[in-house]
Parts: sequence; structure tokens; C-alpha cells
Amino acid sequence: MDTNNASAALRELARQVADKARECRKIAVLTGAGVSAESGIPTFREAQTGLWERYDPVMLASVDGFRADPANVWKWYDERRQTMSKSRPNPGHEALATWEKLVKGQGGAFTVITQNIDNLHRQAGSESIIEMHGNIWYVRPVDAPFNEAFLLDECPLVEIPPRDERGRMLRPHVVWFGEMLDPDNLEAAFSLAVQAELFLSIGTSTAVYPAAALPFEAKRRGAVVVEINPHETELTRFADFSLAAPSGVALPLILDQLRADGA
Ligand code: BJW
Repeated sequence: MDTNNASAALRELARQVADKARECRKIAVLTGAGVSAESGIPTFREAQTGLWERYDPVMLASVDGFRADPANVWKWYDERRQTMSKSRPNPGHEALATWEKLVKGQGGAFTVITQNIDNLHRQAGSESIIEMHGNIWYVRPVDAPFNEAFLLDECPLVEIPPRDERGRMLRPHVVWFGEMLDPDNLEAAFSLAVQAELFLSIGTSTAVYPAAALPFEAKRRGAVVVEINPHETELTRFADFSLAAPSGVALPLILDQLRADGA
């Protein structure tokens, strides 16, 4: 579906969201794997196409899995790095970056809180970004704190598992199941959610905590909550607006409305 084929109902919802957005100075956006689906990066939990259909999350996205077989986990990340290196931002990423500029140009605040590790929001031009689950292009020595992360953009990797110059084994700078998130990121994300006047939850199954708590927290503190997702989630019935469409279609429609009205 492209924006030309969007239904009248979707266009009307986009218009209503744009009307509401115009009244809001503090906007926070939570994104998940669905935002990057149209860039060719598989999501996690979708039937048939999701990564967890083919891979065991306990073995590949947990510390225990990494300890048991670091090379196996690194092979999976190396494959995903190769896929992501060929992926480009799609119209959904681009619309968010443009929306941020519009809002900031008027003195407002606009932040993308992403669960994605693929760097595509930054590539699209978003500037205020919180990467809750890390970044696939960064690594750190096993057992080292978050602030020891550094860029390792060699792709594909020559050595698996990779090591630093002191011979220490490196791990992807991402957050696995059972691991704490970077406390600074977590605090910043919740602070944005409680202050937001408009909170958008886009392309996420709203199934993985603590990120999944953010839209509910925003709603509890009075934000208007918008969900963009072709499928229903736990959030859908709590959302003030639910746009059942791909983000690469729905976000440009909202942006068109904002621009048309000179926002
Ligand atoms: C489209 C679309 C299109 C398709 N347009 N949409 C309660 C409270 C707190 C914690 C827990 C709790 N219960 C359980 C926990 C523990 C656990 C958890 O949440 N488990 C759940 C499965 C229940 N959480 C954790 O372990 C977290 N740590 C933590 O809580 O620490 C404290 C603690 C420690 C010990 C014990 C207890 C607490 C860490 C979570 C880390 C998640 N890591 C991963 C991997 C990251 C690295 C990597 O990518 O390799 O993060 S797992 C995976 O899920 C990845 C994602 O960021 C995350 C969320 O997935 P997402 O983005 O929502 O993707 P999908 O596939 O689920 O959904 C895609 C959606 O897009 C779908 O809805 C589609 O319909 C839609 N879509 N195309 C728009 N074009």
C-alpha cells in the first residue's frame, strides 16, 4: 500500500492525529521492529516472517545463550549486521525525522525512543533518539559496563567472536532478555513518557518490558496515545487513535496533513 492508495478512513484518522499534534508541544514516539519492516529487516514475533519463527530467542538473545555459545550468537548478529548494512530508511523513518524538525522549529520537543538496534532513525535524520536496546554497530568487552562500548563497523566480521586489542572477547552492545537496560536511557524514556502530551507507539507488539510500559504510563499521565500497527496489540484498546496500517504509509499521511496546514 502506498499513500496514494490509502483508504478514506485512514486519511481521516491521519487528519485527526495531525489536528491533535498541532496542539501538543511535547511529543514522544516509541518505535519497534515494525518501523523497519518496510526497509527489509524482519520483525521478531510475526508468524511466518518473524525472527523467532526460525531462531530460539533463549539461545540468541540472552546472556545464558551467549555464554553457552558465543560464536553461534555472533554468527546470528553478523548476519543481521550484513542485512542491516544494506537497508535504508523508509518513508516512515523519514517522516519522523521531518516531523521532529517541524516541532523543534516551533520550539517544541520531539524524541524517538526506539527498541530497534539498526541505526535507521539516525540515518533518516532523526536527532533526538534514545536507543533502549542498544545499537548493533557497537560492541563492548564481555562483562564491561555500557560506557565502554565502541563502534565496530567491520562487516562482515573477520573474526568470530571478535576480540579487542587486549584479547578480550567482545559482545554486541544490545540488551538481551533478563538484562538491565542502561539506567540513564531508561530514566530518560520514562521521563519523556510522563511529560508527553502526545505519545505515539509505532511498529511494536508492546510485548517486551520495560519499553512496553511506556505508552501505558504516558496514557496514565494524560497523554493522547496513538498506535500505528497493521495488527492489534495489548495497547490497541487503550489507544486514543489506532491506525491499522504500515508506518511507511500512515506517518507520511500525518506529515502531509501537518504540512498542508502550515504546522
Ligand atoms: C508493523 C509493520 C509496519 C509489522 N508498520 N508496524 C514485566 C516487567 C518487566 C520485565 C519483564 C516483565 N515480564 C517479563 C519481563 C522480562 C523481559 C520481557 O519483557 N519479557 C517479555 C517477553 C514478557 N524483559 C527483559 O528481560 C528486559 N530486561 C529487564 O526487564 O530487566 C530487568 C529484569 C531483569 C531480570 C528479570 C526481570 C527483569 C530486556 C528486554 C530486552 C529485549 N531484547 C530484544 C533483543 C534486542 C537485541 C536484538 O535486536 O538482537 O529486543 S528481544 C526483541 O523484542 C528486541 C525488540 O526490541 C523487542 C521488542 O520487539 P518489537 O520491536 O515489538 O518487535 P515485534 O516483532 O514483537 O513486533 C513488531 C510489530 O510490528 C508487530 O506488532 C507487527 O504487527 C508490527 N508491524 N510490520 C508498522 N510495516
